[in-house]
Amino acid sequence: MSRAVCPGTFDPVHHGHLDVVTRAARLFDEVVVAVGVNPSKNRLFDDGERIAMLERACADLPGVRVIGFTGLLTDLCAEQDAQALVKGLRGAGDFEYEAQMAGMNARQTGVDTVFLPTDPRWSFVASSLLKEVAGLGGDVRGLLPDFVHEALLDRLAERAA
Ligand code: COD
Repeated sequence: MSRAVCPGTFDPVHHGHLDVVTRAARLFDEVVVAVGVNPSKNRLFDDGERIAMLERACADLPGVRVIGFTGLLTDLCAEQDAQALVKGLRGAGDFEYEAQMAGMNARQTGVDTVFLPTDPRWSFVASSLLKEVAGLGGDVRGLLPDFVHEALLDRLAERAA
């Protein structure tokens, strides 16, 4: 059975992430979406919220399950018996950073990284930009699932109150 890990922070999850997970699910028998959890890090959505959002967004994707993880990705891949990591690439900037991590991860345990080019519809989408633009009153609808968009607006309003 082929199995891959799709890791990320997903604060919050958006359509660029979900496109990568969907395509990974066509390439591998099983995909483990691994949400980086670290209670000490300052995220807009806490660990449980981000995991719950991914579970809901991936509920209809066969062969996809969602877990939280801490520590090294290579240890997680070994624990999950995953042969590959799947990462999305938006452009040259992503590639430089991701290629360095792929090299380091391969050196640790031999796990390979598969890069999927972003769908051009989502090439400019990043969680950090969604938070910034929405926080300043801009329209980010359609770039993330509707239920995540609502949660984003609610959380930003709470923080601003
Ligand atoms: N289109 C396509 N792909 C996208 C898009 C988009 N618009 N936006 C993001 N992505 C991809 C990213 O390239 C990434 O592959 C993935 O989606 C997740 O993105 P983020 O931003 O949610 O998550 P990151 O990049 O902050 O995730 C960081 C990790 C958790 C993967 C990283 O911190 C990590 O590896 N931690 C484990 C510790 C470890 O092993 N360190 C050693 C590394 S060598």
